[in-house]
Order: sequence, then structure tokens, then C-alpha cells
Amino acid sequence: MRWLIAVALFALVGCKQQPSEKQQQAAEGAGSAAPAAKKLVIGFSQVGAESAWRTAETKSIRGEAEKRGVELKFADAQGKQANQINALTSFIAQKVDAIVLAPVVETGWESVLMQAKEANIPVILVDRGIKVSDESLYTTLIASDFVEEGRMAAEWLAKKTNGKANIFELQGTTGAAPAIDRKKGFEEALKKYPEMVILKSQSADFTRAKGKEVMEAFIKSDREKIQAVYAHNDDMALGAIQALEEAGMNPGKDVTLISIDGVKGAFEAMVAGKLNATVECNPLMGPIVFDTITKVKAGEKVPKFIQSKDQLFEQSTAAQVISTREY
Ligand code: GYE
Repeated sequence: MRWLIAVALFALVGCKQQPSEKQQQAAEGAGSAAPAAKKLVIGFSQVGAESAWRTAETKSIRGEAEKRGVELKFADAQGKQANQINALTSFIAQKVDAIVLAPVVETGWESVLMQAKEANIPVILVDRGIKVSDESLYTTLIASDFVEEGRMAAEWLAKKTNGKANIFELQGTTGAAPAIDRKKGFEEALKKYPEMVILKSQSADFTRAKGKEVMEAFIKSDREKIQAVYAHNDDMALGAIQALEEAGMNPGKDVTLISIDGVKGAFEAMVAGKLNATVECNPLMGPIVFDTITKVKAGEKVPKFIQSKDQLFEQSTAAQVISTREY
């Protein structure tokens, strides 16, 4: 009987605890009832919910926090930097263990990040970079190379149109890193192709509704000239497709469209023959974000830029890969 109890007890303890937890508790509790490991408390200031990409990112970070037993304080800024600054100020006052910030725009962060630094709270930037005079104001940036995405889009479009096209560009949110850099990379790569011309370029704020609205204006003023559309994200391209169809035009055929993100809706539009290509920008950041925070909290050094890998997808393979898409 006694050995049975011993085996049962051993099994219980063995199942419930991972070795690292056991060691930690032994170190903390030395002998008597060991206190539970301290729960990490993280503040996450998110841009908003402007695109399918962003809701996928939110879901990934929230899901991973839950999986790891991390307490996540989530603040949706509804596209406003002022709301993000308020959220950060409040996270600092609450003495969170780390801050995750997806900054809506590049500039204007110095003062609030200074407060975080003084409070010794590491700041992990996700998906968008910032411009600060002192790089030590944030710990690391986990994101894609947007300039490279822009270049990939331009090269693909030049090839598709034999180096000759009137392009209409839908830009992301004014002042946001992905809008600035996706434009920069695209223009840089187009320099090699003198007959690839951007005729109009306007912000549509990364949303489907604005993408449709701006495209409607382009159609009104330049209907006969529109040969290609470059949208800084899929949602705006999907809005543009709607506008083109409503105007009796043929997106994907008379007008070549390329965008960035690689969301499910883009793959559906490619399968339907209405979008020609998309450059993937991976939003599934949860695992890498919390791995990084764990390292930082353990005093390990992490790189200043942790780059996500991007890949271009075209209509021709969309039907094959759509079922494997996770967002
Ligand atoms: O491409 C767009 C979103 O910052 C990389 O923001 C992100 C961009 C993404 O709204 O859809």
C-alpha cells in the first residue's frame, strides 16, 4: 500500500511540474510550501483593427499570452498615437514587466519611451519601426523589411507588364513605417524601368473602405489610363477591386493589381482571378514576441532587429496554397 501511495504521489508531482519550474520554486521557496512562479504582466498597445492583417496579429499575440499564462493588458488605440501614448503612460504607472508597442506612426515617441526607460521597463516594438534619436529607447523591433517588400512588388509588376505601365498607388497610413518604406522600395526598384510610371499616389489608410473610395476617385479622373494598381496592403486592394468592378472594369485582367500582406481575402481574390499577386508579411508574431520577452527578462541580449521572412505569391499558385494559409 505504502509504495502505491508513493508511486501515485511521484506521478502527480512529475506530471504537474516541468523541471525548470521545480528548480525555480526550490530556489524561491527553499523547503516549505513553494510559492507559484510570478506571472508576467505585459502591456500591449495595438494600432487598431484597420486590416485583416492587424486582427490576425492581435489574435496571435493574445492567443500566445493565454497559452503561456501571461497576463496581457491590451489597449486598442483606434489608429491614434495620442491613445497609444496614454496607454503606455498607464502601463508604466502599473509597473508592467514589459511593453509591446505596434506604433501607428514613426515619430513622436521620445518622451514616453524615456519614461519607460527610467522605469526600467523594456519596450518591444512589433511590426512597425520608429525614428528616435536614441536607439536605447527600445529593446528590439520584430518586423518585416518593408523596403524589400516594395522592391519585390515593383520587380514583379515590371516583369508582368513588360516594363511598361501606368501605375496607381494606394498608400498606407501617412507617417507609418510600412507606408513610407513600401513606397520607397517600390520607387527605388522602378528606377530601372523608365516606362513604369506612378501616375497617382494617395493614402487610403490601410482600410478596405478607403481603398475603394480612393480608387473610385482615380477611376473618375483617369479611367482610361489605369493599367496597374499597387496597394500597400491587401485590404486596400480588395476595396479597389470592388470599385473597379462597380465601374464595369475587369480587375486582374484589364488592370493588374499587386498588394502586400498575404491575408486569406487576398488569396480568395487571386483564386477568383481578380488580384494578381501579394507579398506576404507575416502577422503571426505571438511566439517570437514572448520568446523575446522571456530572453530579455532573463538578462539575455537580443538583436536590435528581428526580421520576419516575406514571400511573394501569385495567382497561378493561389488555389494550391490557399488551404495552408493561417490568416
Ligand atoms: O501591412 C497593414 C496594417 O504594420 C505591417 O499595418 C503592418 C501593416 C500591414 O494595417 O495591413
